Amino acid sequence: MRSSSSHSEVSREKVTMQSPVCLIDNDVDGKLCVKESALQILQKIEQPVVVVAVVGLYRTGKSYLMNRLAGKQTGFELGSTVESKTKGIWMWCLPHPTKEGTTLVLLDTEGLGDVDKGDSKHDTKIFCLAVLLSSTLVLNSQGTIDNKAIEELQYVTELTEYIKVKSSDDEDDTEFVKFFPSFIWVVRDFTLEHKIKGKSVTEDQYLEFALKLKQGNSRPVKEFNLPRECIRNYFPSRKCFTFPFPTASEKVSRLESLDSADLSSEFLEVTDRFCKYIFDKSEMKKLKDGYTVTGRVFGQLVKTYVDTISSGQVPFLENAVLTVSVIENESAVKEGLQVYQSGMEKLKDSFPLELSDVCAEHQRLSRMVTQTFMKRSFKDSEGTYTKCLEEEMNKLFDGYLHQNEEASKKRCENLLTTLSAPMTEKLKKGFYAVAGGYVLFSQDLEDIVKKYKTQANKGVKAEDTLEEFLKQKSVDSNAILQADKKLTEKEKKIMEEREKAVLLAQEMNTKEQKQRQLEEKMEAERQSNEERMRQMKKKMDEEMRLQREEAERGMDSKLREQAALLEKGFKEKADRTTKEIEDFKRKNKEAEKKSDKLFKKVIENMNKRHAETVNLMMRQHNEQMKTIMSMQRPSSDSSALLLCLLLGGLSGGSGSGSSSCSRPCC
Ligand SMILES: Nc1nc2c(ncn2[C@@H]2O[C@H](COP(=O)(O)OP(=O)(O)OP(=O)(O)O)[C@@H](O)[C@H]2O)c(=O)[nH]1
Ligand SMILES: [Mg+2]
Repeated sequence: MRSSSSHSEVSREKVTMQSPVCLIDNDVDGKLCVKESALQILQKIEQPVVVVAVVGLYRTGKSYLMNRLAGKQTGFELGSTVESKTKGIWMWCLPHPTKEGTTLVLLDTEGLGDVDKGDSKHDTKIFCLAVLLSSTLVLNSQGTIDNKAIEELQYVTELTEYIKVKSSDDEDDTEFVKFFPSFIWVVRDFTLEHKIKGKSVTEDQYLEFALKLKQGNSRPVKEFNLPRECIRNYFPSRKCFTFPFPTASEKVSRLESLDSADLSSEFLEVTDRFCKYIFDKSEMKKLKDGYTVTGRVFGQLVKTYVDTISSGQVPFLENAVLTVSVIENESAVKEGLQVYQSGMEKLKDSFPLELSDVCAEHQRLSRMVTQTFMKRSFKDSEGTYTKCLEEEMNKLFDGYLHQNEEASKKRCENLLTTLSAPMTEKLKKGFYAVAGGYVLFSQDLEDIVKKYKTQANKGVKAEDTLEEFLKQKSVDSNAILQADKKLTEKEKKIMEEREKAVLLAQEMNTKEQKQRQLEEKMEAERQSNEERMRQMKKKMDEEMRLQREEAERGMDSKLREQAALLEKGFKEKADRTTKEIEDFKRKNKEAEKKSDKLFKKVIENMNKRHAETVNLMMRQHNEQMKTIMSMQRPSSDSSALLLCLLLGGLSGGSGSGSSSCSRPCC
């Protein structure tokens, strides 16, 4: 068995595998299990995938055909004996040959009908998985499409037992058309002429002829019609290719070592036409409701389906989509938060910053976060993950704001320590413990404040830290004032009042700075919410469009089938289809209404959360406003004037005190 790592080249988005790997294996108990190494390869494929699976009886050239699709002579292993070769399901991921940015996933399956198998349901499981996983299903058979070939396709009639759409519906195979793969019947070693009743027909007409229903209600007629009806109903898009014998019979067992010259030109012509058709027409794999599947999601889908089937349960398509959506939405939240965190970590290097700068970056990143999240998320119908992303991002934002505050505080404290170092030294030496010391101290303090104010990049805590500093210094100031013999008791009283006024003024500065910051935060929140809403609405419109398109496609195929039945005179069956169509229409309408309702609810909840946040901020704002209004701003002029007069008088009337007055109140 080949190891995956040595056979694949991995770039961030696409994977080029040199050879196929086993994707689904039979474990020791014969149960189907997913190969972890294959999942790891898929995990790395971010591109959408076109998935082509081949199914059919064993020893009919399936693996050989898949190698042709891969454009390789060898790859999927071929057997040259009568024993069946391929076991489980093998996978080969390749860059799509014609669709840029898409990965082609080829699935080669274990041959059906091998009598040596223990589990009688094993083949049905393989068949179901091929149907569930592919976007194009190639049914490979040999000889002709006769009744025997169709009877051998009993697996089609069992699909309703093995695949359900939703747990609430019993008879829901009418919905299969919405997400079943397109269907190609490949006939190998076809030796007949393309003629029906003497008239030349195309390969497709030949297939339709083989799928023609018989009139009547007898048991044999019913048995004859059943597999044909299933194919017609479940696979509305059908195509047929008839391959002639590839080469001389003695060479056929070593086909993979032959070069083109040894192969019949007719065989090569059909092979080329087949490959071109697959490359041009095979669509990307989509989930129910039209979500495009990437390699990574495909891996999760494989795991979900295989786990369900091998545990003996019936896979419900809606449940599988939900399981995958949970995994994808959780990852979408993580991915979004990573984008935010790595952006903010870079910004953190420049902390402390003004709040407006942090908010601007928060807004820019939050737009990117929403985009990243929306790209990956799907079916977040109740907005659970959108809410989680929003809350987690806000928590991170608060954390970064706190770190920015801390950085600012630290810078401001360091700055004040440096600026006040000479004063600290003087205090230690008793420089101010003299008559007239208070004026000297006040002058020095003013000088410090002035210098502090002229320094740039102090950040959001500039006023808080200064307030704290002034409070500390007022203890020294007061002690010096009381000990100053030069001042009269009256003058001391006036100076005490002045000290208080200075502190109060600074307190107000701090509060005003906080108020401005809150306003900036509110504006940032408003803009972020607007952007989030815009992106959310876009995403919802897109999901609704996909859902509608899927319903329309299903509707078209049903109408086509109905017309064909009427044309061929199957009135009764056509009437049944009419009923089915009505039912289908009703279900689509209901589904659309439900989605619309859910979307509206999500938007409503988002608006509610935003309103709550804004209200909370508004309340804070109002409370702060009240406090500011209730604080009576001291008449800074008179308080400053007092000191200036005092300074002027004591320092010989030079007037320097007046010009250098830089206390916050001035
Ligand atoms: N007659 C004939 N033989 C073919 C054709 N294509 C491949 N073979 C040969 O048939 C044998 C089986 O081919 P595989 O591609 O391994 O067939 P398979 O359907 O994958 O077989 P299992 O994996 O066992 O189900 C090989 O010897 C091939 O060379 C074909 O179109 N006609
Ligand atoms: Mg094979």
